[in-house]
Amino acid sequence: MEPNSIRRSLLGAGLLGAGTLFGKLFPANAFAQSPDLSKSNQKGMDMSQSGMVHGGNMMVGDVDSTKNGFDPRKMLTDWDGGKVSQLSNGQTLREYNIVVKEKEIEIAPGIKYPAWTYNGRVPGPTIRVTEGDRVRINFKNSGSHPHTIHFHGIHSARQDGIAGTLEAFPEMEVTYEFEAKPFGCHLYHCHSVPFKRHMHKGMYGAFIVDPDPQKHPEQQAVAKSRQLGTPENANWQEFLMVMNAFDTNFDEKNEVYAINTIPFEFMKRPIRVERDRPIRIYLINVVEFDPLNSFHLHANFFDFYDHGTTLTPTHRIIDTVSMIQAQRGILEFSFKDFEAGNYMFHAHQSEFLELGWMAAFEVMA
Ligand SMILES: [Cu+2]
Repeated sequence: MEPNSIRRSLLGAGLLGAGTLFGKLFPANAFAQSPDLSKSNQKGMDMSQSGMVHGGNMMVGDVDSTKNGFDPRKMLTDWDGGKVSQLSNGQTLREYNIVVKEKEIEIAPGIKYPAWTYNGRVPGPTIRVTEGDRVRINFKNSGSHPHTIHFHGIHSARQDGIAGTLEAFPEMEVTYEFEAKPFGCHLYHCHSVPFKRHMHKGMYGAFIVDPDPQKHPEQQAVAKSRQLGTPENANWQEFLMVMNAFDTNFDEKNEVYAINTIPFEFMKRPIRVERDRPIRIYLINVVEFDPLNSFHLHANFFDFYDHGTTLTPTHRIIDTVSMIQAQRGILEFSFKDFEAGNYMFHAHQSEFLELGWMAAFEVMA
């Protein structure tokens, strides 16, 4: 049987499917069924041990974030403004050093993956700048294959970072430099060939360009709320979520799905949020092989800004959004006046959520 049909038929056979499948692909102790408790989940409870987990399929054990050198929880908020200085024309320069490293990372408890990384992490650093800033990336390739960084955004052909253009061969250094535009929720990734191999090996990251409030006088309050460092922005609870997946047996089908790399991380330990402060999610889909991914929020609805390039929502009051590869956007919502407790969110492709793309917010009273 063709591998993908094996995966799909096992998953189609029911909720035990994921465990059965992983039994074939991974060591026997990598996945197991957690107890299916009939009582409802209580505040502060470890959800991995509760009946809140759909069908009870979840991973036993935890990934060693210290050994990996990155933590999916810290990635929710570790915005990197770079080294900041002022150019003679008054423009803000933000400078970054990014090094390609080939590195074995643990992507599920006991499951090692031979990744290609930007600065040793998957996803790479979250580059966050303001519209109009000068961005300079000093890029060094310490890997054994040619690599680039292609930034989504507006720039010249010379700065495009495709194969043959500012492509760094092993031990080579190149510099990318461009003005940050347009504002929005973007990404960067390697564009060397074969393209999908460099992508699914882990060479991608978030590139967030905040709007400059001065440039949007008619919507200045909204622009300020988006610009990191303003009091208006500090009122928001902002999170970066990169939806990714891993093809652990190199058959060009994914076996593990996640946000910020580690499956079920935010289901086992829900993201704590304050009830009375609004939530903003920068959401990026970088899943290879599966053309479509999605985000579904339970018990609530959100406004959505497609690509983050507008200051008014492109969709209002929706609870599910679908995204093709490389599509991204900004979600805004609030749990104000909601009952405290755990509120799930996940991909609404059932096999993705059973294979790791399942999470929750813990709304604090
Ligand atoms: Cu590459």
